Amino acid sequence: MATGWLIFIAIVMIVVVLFQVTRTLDLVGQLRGGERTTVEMTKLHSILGLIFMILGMIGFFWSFGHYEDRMVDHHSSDNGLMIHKMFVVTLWVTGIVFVITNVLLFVFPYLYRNRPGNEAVHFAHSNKLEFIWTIVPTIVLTGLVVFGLQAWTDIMSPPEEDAITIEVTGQQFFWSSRYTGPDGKLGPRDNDLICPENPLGIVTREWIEHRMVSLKGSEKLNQKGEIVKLQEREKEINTQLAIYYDIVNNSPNKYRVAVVKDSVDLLETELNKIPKKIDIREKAFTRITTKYTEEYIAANADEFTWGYDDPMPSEIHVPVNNQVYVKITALDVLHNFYIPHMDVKMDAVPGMPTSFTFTPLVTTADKRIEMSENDAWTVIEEGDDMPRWQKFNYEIACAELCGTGHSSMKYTLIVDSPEDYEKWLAEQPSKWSQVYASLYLENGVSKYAPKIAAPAAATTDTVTIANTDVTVVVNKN
Ligand SMILES: [Cu+2]
Repeated sequence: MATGWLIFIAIVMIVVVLFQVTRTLDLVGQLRGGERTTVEMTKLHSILGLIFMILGMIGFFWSFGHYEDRMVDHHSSDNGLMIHKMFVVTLWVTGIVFVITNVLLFVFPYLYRNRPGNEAVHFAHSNKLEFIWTIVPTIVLTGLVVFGLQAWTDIMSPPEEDAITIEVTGQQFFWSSRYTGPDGKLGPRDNDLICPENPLGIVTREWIEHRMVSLKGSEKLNQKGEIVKLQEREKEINTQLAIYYDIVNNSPNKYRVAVVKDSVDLLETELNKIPKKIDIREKAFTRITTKYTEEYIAANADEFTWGYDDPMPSEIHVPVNNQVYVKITALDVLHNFYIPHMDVKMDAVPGMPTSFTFTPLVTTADKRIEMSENDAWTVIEEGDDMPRWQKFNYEIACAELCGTGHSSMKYTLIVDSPEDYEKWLAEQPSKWSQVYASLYLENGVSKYAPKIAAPAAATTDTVTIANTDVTVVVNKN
């Protein structure tokens, strides 16, 4: 770091010295009052320009080679291969133009500088020139755009038949993923059904009932419901505030008053938010009861069963060489689902599902071996016992600044061999099987869901849920 600063300061000093030298020469020239000095100055300037160009070009090409092994490579997915080809073509085209224009920019001022007897040619218009500099860029850019459109269509086209569907949801500040389960279908979602036990708002008959109970309560289950709890809290705060107001107005102890005033502020802030919180829940309850009528449920009975078997694993696994179809959404603000090594990146927008497809071509295990030959990955970092490459994982990042925890919004992609993937998938319990025991259901769990309620690995025929009298029949198939 220190060396970098020293070099920087040295360069600045050299520039300042050169500037001062030329200024002095200029002033001396003016004192002498000669045409000759202007000619000399112009020559000096054009030579300095040439030196600047040569040093700049050397730096340009050097940095290319120097940083190459720190760049993300682009052969881990089909999109990567395609986009990398596009990148290389674009780089060649723009690189050639860059070199030609910069050489001309600095060589011409030298060749055609101000000299006695060297007169500039003036022409106002040249059809030939206009033609060339319009047509050539048009053709080149059209080619690049067509190339890009092809790639875009490829990435955005509907998934192939054997593609694996994964749904990812971004929220402040983490990703969650959901797989289809054995039925191959993702259960529908409804934001009104979102609660701690059902973080994505998956729609099944039980979740509808559970949400209604958790909002409005149930006598039978001895549950109060969020709305009543908020109303109680409102009363509690008002009682407490009355006591505090009395202290603020009547206490002679000003230190005590100051402390109490802080508490009053906090309570008033909380109190002011309660009516809106109640309103949101009342409206959600109304929407739920209006939407999920008996007729509606009967008409969509099929869809309501899709959600039972959906696992929500803590990292994403995919099999190598198999197309993956990613459905992307968000619950709060804009996020962006980005897998740098797979060259895929897509906004996650609340209320507007997006998607892309990609086919991973290199397993995580093979990638680690590949990384072991990269100098930047063979180092052992401080406090680590193994080189970086051994811990390499395809990383998923949020690429949309979404709040204070944005930088921690990481997720992991593991590319498995097909066998490993199948094995992993079979071990993933459905989200339902992990949470159904905590549902509020007036008639117990449940005539709709029992067959897939427990993890696939279950070995008993019936599962009795602790502390309840509910028994679930498990289908061993
Ligand atoms: Cu984010």
